[in-house]
Parts: sequence; C-alpha cells; structure tokens
Amino acid sequence: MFKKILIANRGEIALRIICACKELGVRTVAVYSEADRNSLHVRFADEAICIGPARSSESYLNIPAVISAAEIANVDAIHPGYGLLSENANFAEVCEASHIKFIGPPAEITRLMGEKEKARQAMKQANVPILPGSDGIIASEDEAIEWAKKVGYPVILKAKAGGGGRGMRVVRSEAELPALYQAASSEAAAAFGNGELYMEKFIERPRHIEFQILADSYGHVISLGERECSIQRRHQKLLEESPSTQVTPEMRKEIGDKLVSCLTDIGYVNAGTIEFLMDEDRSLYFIEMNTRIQVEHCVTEMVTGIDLVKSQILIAAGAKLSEILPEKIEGPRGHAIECRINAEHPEKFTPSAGKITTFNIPGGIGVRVDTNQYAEGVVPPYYDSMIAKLITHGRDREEAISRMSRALDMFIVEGIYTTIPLHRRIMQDPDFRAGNFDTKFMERFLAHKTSTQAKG
Ligand code: MV4
Repeated sequence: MFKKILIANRGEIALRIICACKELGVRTVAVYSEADRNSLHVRFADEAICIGPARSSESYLNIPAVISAAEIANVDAIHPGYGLLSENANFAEVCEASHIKFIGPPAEITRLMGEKEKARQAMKQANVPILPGSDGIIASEDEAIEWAKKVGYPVILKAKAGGGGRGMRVVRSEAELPALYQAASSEAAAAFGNGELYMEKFIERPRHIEFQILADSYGHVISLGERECSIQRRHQKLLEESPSTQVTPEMRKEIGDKLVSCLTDIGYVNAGTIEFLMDEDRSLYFIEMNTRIQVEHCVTEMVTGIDLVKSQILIAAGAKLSEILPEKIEGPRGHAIECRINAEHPEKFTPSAGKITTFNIPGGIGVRVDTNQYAEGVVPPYYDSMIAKLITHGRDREEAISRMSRALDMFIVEGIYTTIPLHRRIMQDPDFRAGNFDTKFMERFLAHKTSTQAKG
C-alpha cells in the first residue's frame, strides 16, 4: 500500500480524496495556489506545498511544479481528482517516468479515449450500441454531405479531440452543411489544436445517462450501474441521480455486460465513466468515455455502498476487485440525488465570488455534503464555481426528493449567491418529480420562470 499520496487538485474533491486517504491510513500532501492558502484541503492534509500563483495555468496545471512538490514530499502516488490534469496523458506519463504512481488508467488508454472517434470504434467492436455515423474522420465538406445523405438529417458534426460541446454543430439540411463544417472545424482547431471532425445522427431531445465502472490491473471489470445527468445548462451539469427512472434492470445488465467486455478487451484500469445518450424510444447510444473520477460519483456511492475514491487508490496500489468489493453486488439500493451548489446567481448564472458570511451545512438521515467551504471562507474568482455538493439518499426517489427539499431549506449560505434557490424550485417542478425530463429541461424551466415573472 502507498505510504503517501499527493493530491493534484483543489476544492471539494481534494478534501474527498483526503477523506479516503485518512480512512486507508495513507499520509496526504496537498498542493495549493496562493489563492487557496486558507482552503480546508490545505488544513486537513498532513503536508501542504504552495505551487504557484492563483491562476490554474501557473499552479494546478503546472506539471513541473506538481512533480517537484511530489518529489520534495517523496510521495508514492498522485491522485489527480477531476478536471485540471486528470485526463492529461502527458502528465500521467511524466508521473510514471518519475516513479510516481498515477491514480488512474494507463496514459495510452487516456489518449485513446481522448480521441472520440477511436473510442467509438472500440465500443462498436464490443457491440456497445453507437449512433449511426461516419466510421472515421470526415475530411471534407463533400464527404460530410455524402455521409449525411446515408444517415439522413439532422446530423451532428463533432471534434475528434472534442469535449464540453466545443467544436460541435447540428446540421439540419445540406444547404447549411458547408458553413457549419467550417465553423466546427475552426472552433475545434482553436480549442483542441486539431480541427478534424466526425459525424453522427443527431438525437433531438436526448437524456444523458452514464455508467460507472471499476477495473483492476488483473483484467477484472465491474459495472456499478448508471447515473441520470440530464439536468444541465450549457454543458454544466446541475443535478444528477442514480438509478435512472428510465433504465430497467434488464437494460442495466445488458449495457453493463457489454461495457465489461469492451473494457476488459481494452485493458482498462481504475475508475471510468461511459456516457450515453438515450433517445425517445429509450435506446442507449455510447457517446464518450471519461477516464477519471467524476463530480457526480457520490450518487453511485450512495446506492452501491462502494467508496469509489478508496477503490481507485486500492486498485492503483495493486488490489484485486475481489479483495476490495463485496462478494455480491446487487442492483441499486434506494435512490440518490446530488445537487451542485455553485457560487453563482441562481437565474443569471453569473459567478459570485467573495466572502461567505454564514455557512450552515444540513445533516440528518440520508444527507451527505461534500464541500471545502466554511463560514468566513472565501470563494476565489479563478476557478470552477462549485462550492458544495448536497447529496440525499432515500428508500425510493420520492424520499430522496423530500430529503433534498428539506436539506436545501436547511443549507444556509450568506455573503454570496448560490444555486440553492434554483434547486429548491427544481424539486417542486411537476415534470422533475414525475421523472419527465431530458437535456433540454433547464431551457424550458428557465424560460417558463421568466415568462411567469414578466406576467407577475
Ligand atoms: C449529441 C447530441 C445529440 N445527438 N450527439 C454534448 C456534449 C458532448 N459530450 C455530446 N453532446 C451531445 N451529443 C448526438 N449524436 C446532443 C448532445 C448534447 C448534450 C449531451 C449530453 C448532455 C447535454 C447536452 C446538451 C446539448 C447537446
């Protein structure tokens, strides 16, 4: 087992990783920027090293600074968390070259999954359903027109190196294809340094459903079921839950089995998330894979009872799944929901940095809060706006929702704006309560709010 781990991250996930290390009896090293000097991850780690100025590019994303800290502190391993360096294959390689274990999959697998079209082909080989589309890069407008004819409009152009919705364009007719092809390609070139595109049939109102897997270094892979992540705005998830109301035990097993077979073939190791779109007839189609722990991992933890971060560390240290997981993993136990509490105006979504004056964290049965914030704490303007995750668990979805409603009422944050009032309203929404929503839910929800306000 590792003696000491460096956490190459900040915020709630840095603290979450420290929790796992403490439970495992592993010493921790925090790294922090000048803006995060008073953060709880610095306070709760055994050691802390300042790695640079506030801006991420000069601190948390500065590979030489992170590696130097790891060498000075003499750690065995680095946990990258999510975002930042977590899906940077070069960073994983530098870690291994420095004889520091990177807690995540091998660099070549991160690189493979970063190439969205290659990931698609890998899934296709294992019979994981993918959307009809181009098998490979579409090198020209003419080629795109040819493919669109075969598949039928609407289609979507996506960046080979893509992510976060950048370099994506929906094309509804042949006439508009050339301009959109050029726009997607130049946007992708600017964002990812690679303008290559591929194409898929476009699904109008998809749900976003993802599967959590764990894999050890001995060829064992397990699926831990799905998360429903459709409640999002501009590609930022706001609320996630597990299980999805739309996935039956049969679907869960069918997709889970196919993913296990695919990821076993690939030689996947550690935690991973496979994203799907669900269309109106409830068919699931692979879109991409994330090779890191995700923000919303907690809802899976609540319904499986498995500590995913601890599992990541144990797997990286050479444990077998059979040694760290219960003998039999049943389906999901009850229902869990997570609300992302962001330091943002709840309607305008503008960032709201500054000093927190009151911070009352709810508790009680079925309530979990993952946060790095506290009263008198400061939300710096430089980073992601998420300051807490409020997670509730209940015997069923209704109980999880009622617990979420009352926990949101008891979560008092003063001094900055947060998304708490927004989540309170979502909990009251009849469509949300009925499980009747897709990735366009927030657009409709926010439009309705504005119109009723205008009337009022
Ligand atoms: C799609 C799609 C519809 N059809 N692909 C957006 C981000 C990227 N990860 C994939 N995305 C989408 N791909 C096809 N063939 C719709 C989206 C999409 C979306 C997906 C998941 C969650 C939110 C979304 C919001 C807008 C568009």
